[in-house]
Amino acid sequence: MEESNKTLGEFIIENQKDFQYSSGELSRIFNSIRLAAKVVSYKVNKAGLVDIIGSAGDKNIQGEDQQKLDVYANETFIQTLINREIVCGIASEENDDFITVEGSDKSNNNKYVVLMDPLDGSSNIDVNVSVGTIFSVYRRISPIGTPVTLEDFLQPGINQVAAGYVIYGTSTMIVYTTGHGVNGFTLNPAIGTFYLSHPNMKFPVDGSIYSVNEGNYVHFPQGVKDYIKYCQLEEEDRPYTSRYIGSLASDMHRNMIKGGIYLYPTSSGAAKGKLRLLYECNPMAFIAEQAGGKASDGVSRIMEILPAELHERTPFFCGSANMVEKVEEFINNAQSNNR
Ligand code: P6P
Repeated sequence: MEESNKTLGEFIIENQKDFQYSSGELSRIFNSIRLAAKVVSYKVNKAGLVDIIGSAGDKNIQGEDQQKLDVYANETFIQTLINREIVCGIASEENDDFITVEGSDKSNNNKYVVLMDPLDGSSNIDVNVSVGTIFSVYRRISPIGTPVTLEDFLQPGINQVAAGYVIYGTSTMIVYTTGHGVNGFTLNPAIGTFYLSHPNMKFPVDGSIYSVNEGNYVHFPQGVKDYIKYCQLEEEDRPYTSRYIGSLASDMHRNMIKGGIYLYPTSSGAAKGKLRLLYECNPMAFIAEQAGGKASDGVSRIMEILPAELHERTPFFCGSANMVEKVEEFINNAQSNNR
């Protein structure tokens, strides 16, 4: 990790020009995300000591038990974004519908929408394993001055103007892109400042780590089964290493640093895949491609999918370019041979 004394705030100001049409808007969006990340980091790191672990007693639209930290993180990110007067709407994996943000002057003049998974991997909270926040930023497509519409959120991933993730792990990190490469910042909790620790992150073009829940193997499409067996063969540069944390941001981060692929295929329990296109796959795909990697649904580019609904799911294969192309090859071969 390259030492740096450049803070996230200084980096944003230096690169403000990268944020198209911006008049300081990138700073305000990232300032709210940065603040919320620090607040959630504090709570996540204290979770074992205060009564915040465990279920909030509700279920989210996915039918998943809402952990108290899920609810806390969701409310924290939503409120800090609203307070910064920069977004006209917010969509969260934890909320059934999108949130309209008119602004304190009720003008609906804000230009951006933010989509997020506020606490991804929250089932890991009770067992003290890393969790993350994943976010996407788009310019609205509906007219300024009118309330945000569903179409503002149902944009293909190629329209993203920024995307990133926070990892609440051995250290708290923010990794993001605005379409000009990927940079990682590590929080110094003693002073509450994020410092540039991973400049210009790049996915190695190849890798030897595959991340998949092999418990679902028997239900995977044949092409995915064939690829997993390929990873396990004793030949050439294999067998690969299997590493699966159950937290997308953590698996993605490790694979980007070391080289690897993350796979969440369809299975009997997830006919369209489990991961959400808007809150998990598109932001991770933007980051992956900006770092020289790839992100696919097994057949086509994730970021070209035109979303039909807010909580749409998709199969997801993301990581080192050669590894994603290899799994696509196996899927194509199996489909061509009707296997
Ligand atoms: P499974 C967390 O719920 C998540 O969305 C990802 O962060 C993680 O990789 C995956 O689901 C884990 O799902 O079915 O393997 O437990």
